[in-house]
Amino acid sequence: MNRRQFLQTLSAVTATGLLGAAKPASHPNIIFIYADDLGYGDVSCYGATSVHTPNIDSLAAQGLRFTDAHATSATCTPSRYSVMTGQYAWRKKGTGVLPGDASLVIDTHQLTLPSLLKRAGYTTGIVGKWHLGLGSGEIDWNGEIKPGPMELGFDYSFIIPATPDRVPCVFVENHRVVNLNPNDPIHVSYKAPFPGELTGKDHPELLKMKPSHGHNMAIVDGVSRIGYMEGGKSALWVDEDIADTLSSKAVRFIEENSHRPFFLYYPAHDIHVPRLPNPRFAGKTSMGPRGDAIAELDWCVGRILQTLEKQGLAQNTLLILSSDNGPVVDDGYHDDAVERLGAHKPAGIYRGGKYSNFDGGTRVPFIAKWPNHIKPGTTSDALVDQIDLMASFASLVGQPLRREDGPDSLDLLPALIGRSPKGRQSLVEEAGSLALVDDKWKLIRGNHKPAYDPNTRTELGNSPEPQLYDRTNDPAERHNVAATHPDLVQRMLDQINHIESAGRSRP
Ligand code: NG6
Ligand code: CA
Repeated sequence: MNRRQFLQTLSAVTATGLLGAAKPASHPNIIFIYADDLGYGDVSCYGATSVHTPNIDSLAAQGLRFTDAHATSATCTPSRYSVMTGQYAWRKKGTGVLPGDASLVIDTHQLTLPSLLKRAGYTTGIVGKWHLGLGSGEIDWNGEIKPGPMELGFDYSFIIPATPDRVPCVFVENHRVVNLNPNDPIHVSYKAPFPGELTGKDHPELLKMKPSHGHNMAIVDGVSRIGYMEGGKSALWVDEDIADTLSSKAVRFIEENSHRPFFLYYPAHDIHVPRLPNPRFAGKTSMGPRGDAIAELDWCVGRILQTLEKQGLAQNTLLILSSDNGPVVDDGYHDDAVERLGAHKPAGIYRGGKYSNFDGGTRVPFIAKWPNHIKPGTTSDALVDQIDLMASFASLVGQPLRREDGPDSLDLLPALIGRSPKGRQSLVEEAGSLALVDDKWKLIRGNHKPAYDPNTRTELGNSPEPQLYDRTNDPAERHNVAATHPDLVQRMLDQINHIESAGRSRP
């Protein structure tokens, strides 16, 4: 056997999993659509009536809709960190909501969702909002921006670096700012305005959408943001076109990879603030820009579905849609969301929302569609968490995990594809404090943070004493029964402490 033949045999052995994979591999395309701030009650297949989401509903009609699925956190960065790493974000310092000039928070040696799938032979792409930091010190936005998604296993990357309301307001494709004119370099600061920079604070007359709290710094596209920036005029995005740009990039990625297994991570910018959907969605709902942004998100989902159909890929694609945290109505701009909410309940029956320890913070829509594998029109009340995507996908594609990989990720593949009604027994949720869900009980650990945020009008669920809720009889968390169950409270507090100190929770 010559060297080439030997290498071919070796790779065949590895590919068939004889070197350690537990199950025969199956390699459907995988798409994870990750909405931003979309609440449990924000889409029609979860009960919304003030907005219609026919494309998202079609996923549910053709797939499996979960009723007890969670983001690991009630804000963006930690939820995304957990999806990418399979590790609870609270184990790692510096995973709170990040500014736009933060360094990459994921260690490039760690196994990530894209590097796992790349190892299994997938071509991997991210199109959308990143918000996990970039670079490893001060970022030069005019040079090669790395490490970032590509150093974590993505073959292709087209991202909003942080959030739509944080500077810099530019797209980064692979390692470079898109459409940057080198004669007009970008500078970013989260400390002070640049000389001559006009800010939202001093020039509200320049704004097309005014902040309700915060968001009074750099003015880009008539909207004041968080952070300051100068330069890069030709590279600045137009908010109303972001959905068109991102969905076009996603379509192109699917088309270009239609002949090989691919993984597309599509973290949409909708429905995060500033909510400026394209004018063709204006008035699609009675709820103003927040509702119209949901319609825009749904349209993007439709574009992806149509592309799969057109490419003949729909049957062989596992598509999952979820959201990074619960809903918020006023997240810092006067965009009529409060005034025009009407009877709409963004978190459904659940209490709280984004930022909250109550279930409105983390219980989110979660739908999986995979024709011929997942039964159409089904629902599951299995307890699942987005952190489980890593171990579940590893199982799907026949890749073994080392002990240190995805330490909090559980293989829930049977639940995710509807073969089993059984999900997790327990999970830890992160907001102002940690909370433990264990079967029918939920315990929110005590802390001394405010119980209510008047700016976002959110019940944060913080209180000095631990709170205990009965999830079966009181899903809306109205009756704290800690006082009548002291032993259970203690046992659950011990359990959280144990999960914390063990450094891992996968057996
Ligand atoms: C908050 C912002 C909010 C949003 C959030 C992050 C203010 C006053 N509020 O600090 O608008 O950007 O951070 O949202 O600045 S997340 O979905 O990315 O976690
Ligand atoms: Ca979010």
